Amino acid sequence: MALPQLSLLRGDLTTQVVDVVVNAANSSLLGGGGVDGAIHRAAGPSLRQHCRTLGGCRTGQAKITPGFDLDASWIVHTVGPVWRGGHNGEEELLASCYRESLALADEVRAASMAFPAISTGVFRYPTIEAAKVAIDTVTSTPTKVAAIVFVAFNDETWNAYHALLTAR
Ligand code: AR6
Repeated sequence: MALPQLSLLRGDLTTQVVDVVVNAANSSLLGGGGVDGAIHRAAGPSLRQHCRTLGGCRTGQAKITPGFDLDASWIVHTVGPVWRGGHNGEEELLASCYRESLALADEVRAASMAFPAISTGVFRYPTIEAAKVAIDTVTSTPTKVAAIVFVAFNDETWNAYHALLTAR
């Protein structure tokens, strides 16, 4: 299987024109701050109504919904780990978020998807360590998704991904 084409963009996930955008959600799936809040605002109230029927989501897992008012057709909601020093399974849980998100994108036959830097905001995962997990996992997980965009919302995130992607 061909590797997906990876790209890096400085901007807002909610305006990405891709088949799937990934949301860094919390286990309630009912919205919150950060990228989660932005996605719920942009997708409209139908998203929250739909999410109420999903029964939440465990850390490291993912669920999919329609994109509602977004340009994206689908939203994968995944719950990253809260950083608790790095010895509490954080890396494996974060990798699992990326793997499960890719698997759900494959189920809906997505050709393109966009990821935020899961767990690196409110959940405090160190940016460079999280970027390594993101890139390593999407490049080692078999998928039919052809194009993956990492969307950096701030300079620190952009710099971390840029350094790692250009070193590959
Ligand atoms: N587009 C792209 N990236 C964004 C956007 C945006 N519009 N807004 C923020 N980011 P966070 P987490 C970046 O906190 O750490 C929520 O309350 C942000 O700069 O959104 O996984 C949820 O409900 C950072 O780099 O997610 C959960 O309770 C990255 O997205 C909790 O936060 C992730 O930051 C999840 O925390």
